[in-house]
Amino acid sequence: MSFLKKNNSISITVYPHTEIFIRNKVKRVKNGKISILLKNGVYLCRYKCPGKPSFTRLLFLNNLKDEISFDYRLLQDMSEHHYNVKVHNPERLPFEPETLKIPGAHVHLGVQLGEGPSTSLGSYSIKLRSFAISKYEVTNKQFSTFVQSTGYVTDAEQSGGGFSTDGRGHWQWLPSAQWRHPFLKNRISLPDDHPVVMVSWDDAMAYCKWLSNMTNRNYRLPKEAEWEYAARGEDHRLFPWTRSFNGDFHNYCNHGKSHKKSLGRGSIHDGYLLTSPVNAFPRGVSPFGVWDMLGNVKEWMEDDFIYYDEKKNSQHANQKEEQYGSITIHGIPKTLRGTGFYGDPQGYFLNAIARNSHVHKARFSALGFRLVEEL
Ligand SMILES: [Ca+2]
Ligand SMILES: [Ca+2]
Repeated sequence: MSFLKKNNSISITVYPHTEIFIRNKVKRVKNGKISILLKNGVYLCRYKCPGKPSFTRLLFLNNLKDEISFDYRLLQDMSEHHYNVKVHNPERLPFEPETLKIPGAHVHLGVQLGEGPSTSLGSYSIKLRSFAISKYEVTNKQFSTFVQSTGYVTDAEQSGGGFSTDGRGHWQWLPSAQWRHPFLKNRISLPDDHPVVMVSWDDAMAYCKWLSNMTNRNYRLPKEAEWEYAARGEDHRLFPWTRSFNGDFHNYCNHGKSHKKSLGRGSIHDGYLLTSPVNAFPRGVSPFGVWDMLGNVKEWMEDDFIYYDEKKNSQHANQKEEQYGSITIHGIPKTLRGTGFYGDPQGYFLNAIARNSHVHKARFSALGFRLVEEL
């Protein structure tokens, strides 16, 4: 087998009677040669040939000027070396985040007086349709596939960096910060299985839009009602795992005020100064099996940030500005949920009801996202 990539087309030479599946395109080849026109992007190709082993590989098309050819064996070796792809569900692409279905329900959300910060006060009922939410925060690996496929440049890369931390309570604006190396005093790329950070709300939305186009599914950021229900379950628990704090169940602050006092049974030393792998805390999953709803990274919601009373009237947030030293960022305040690795258990925000905001162009080294798939 050989196959050539040139501009937006792929030309494939195969054994006779091979079937090739590329997204929704299925080609049955009788005599060995076909040409398929495709838009730029990442494609999952499945090859089936009588008498030969079937295999599935990713194909990147990005207006390559030079022809690239592979033989069957080289294609297998390269894919295994670079991508280490396992297709658990043949309906889901290898780079597509795993999701969990949350059944629709009439839910009661929010809190009463005394349970959280003033921005979180109030309660409301809402009817949620069934949806699927990503089991983990979106990872560096998943985001890098998007960047590799599209050449996307994040807001931090375009507009002078972002607000960064060393994990020891020191924060400052770092002009060189971006998702590949977001932390102070650390330009080493983050591991693939850690959540992507230093991405703005716009960057997260661009990822969702790309993924939707790639998969013919409808991905977007979670609405905060969806997120809260997925985190708290039907019994309105304050933490995803139970009603009481447990320091062993999530990645939160190793420093600051919480360093001197621990709450609940757990240690304040969770093993991670900065981000952690998205599957590091199995005991912290929500009733629906969603990981890291508290801790690791704080997460962007789709919603504008307004008080619950204003939500009832479907109001929108007004433009505001945020100041980071000499840097000013303008934007619409968007809701954030689930405090990240810097979350202090002595503060108000380390629970599943607290909410706060940053403007949509803001980016932090502790701020990432997960996504929802509309069903
Ligand atoms: Ca930690
Ligand atoms: Ca989180």
